[in-house]
Amino acid sequence: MHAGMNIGMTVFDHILANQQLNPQATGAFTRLLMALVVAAKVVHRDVAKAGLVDILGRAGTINVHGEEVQKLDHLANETLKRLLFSSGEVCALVSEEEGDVLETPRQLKRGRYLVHFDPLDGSSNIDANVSTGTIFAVYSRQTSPEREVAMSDALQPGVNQAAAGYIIYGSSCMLVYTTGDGVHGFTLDPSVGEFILSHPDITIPHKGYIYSANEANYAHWDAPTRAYLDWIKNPDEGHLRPYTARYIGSLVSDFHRNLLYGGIFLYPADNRDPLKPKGKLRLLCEANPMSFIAEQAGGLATTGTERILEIRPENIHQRAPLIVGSPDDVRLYQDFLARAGGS
Ligand code: FDP
Repeated sequence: MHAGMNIGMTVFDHILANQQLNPQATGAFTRLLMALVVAAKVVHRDVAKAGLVDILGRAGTINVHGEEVQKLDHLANETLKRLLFSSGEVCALVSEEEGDVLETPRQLKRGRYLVHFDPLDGSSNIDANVSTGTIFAVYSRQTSPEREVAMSDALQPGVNQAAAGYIIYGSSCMLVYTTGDGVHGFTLDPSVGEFILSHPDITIPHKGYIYSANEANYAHWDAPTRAYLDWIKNPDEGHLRPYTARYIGSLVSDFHRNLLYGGIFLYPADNRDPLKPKGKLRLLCEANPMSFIAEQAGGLATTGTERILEIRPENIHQRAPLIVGSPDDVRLYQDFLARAGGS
């Protein structure tokens, strides 16, 4: 790189510029976001060299959801814990890979933020070199800083999120985040090791023609959901149907594509699997952050009958049906449910 070359706006500049707009800002939130950015770079490095250092494959343990833990899941989880705890800005963390709320160790400085995260989402795809991602949601604690962190701090509804975002480890590495002031995307420039603003103010198209769902579960969805799927596949040139199907099976990738191109992602309730009466995706570390981002980009996110961000969580690992995407598409799905009397 030539001295003085303009590399564009870095994520650090962007976060700082936002901080300067808020006269009450102390810099704590900025430090927390910067810790997440550093964690993203470390996980990206590990994911990128996985095949080289033989860390691909399973760690041989089962996580709290009864799934096999991949080695990279474990590495990513440890990286996020280490960097977030040492930022001095968190009082607790909730990871998809851990059974309980993790309070900041006594010997470390405590801040007022809680972070929910899925360290490596879509990890069942890792061995096939399919894109994975890290998802995070940031909340301010509601209880007094002198007291222990309460379960109510960890179980806040999604509307309370101070920030949410994801990092996608794909053909390039991207960070997409919102602090409630639009959605902004940054692409990692490996030559300088910085995330550079590449997608300012992302808005999702009002309507899309992509649907993303694991249709192998079709027989186990409720009747209105099946009827909606039949409708979007039923040819009607006037309404540009059928839609086109795109399903990677890696939430961050499926969500990111639909955010840019428009469309609808569905992971509805599954009446067959006793583990999935509310679908598969976790409310706190998957559905809530994606829903906050979707709404900030002009989209909608629902269970079908309830706005995701208004769900009052009852436990840290609860699941929720997630239907998210372009507003016209999500509304139409809701109409199918409403006509059938809800579900
Ligand atoms: P994975 O099991 O590979 O970690 O919630 C995890 C998740 O992937 C999401 O990333 C993805 O959208 C979904 O599960 C895929 O589930 P199905 O295999 O049931 O389609």
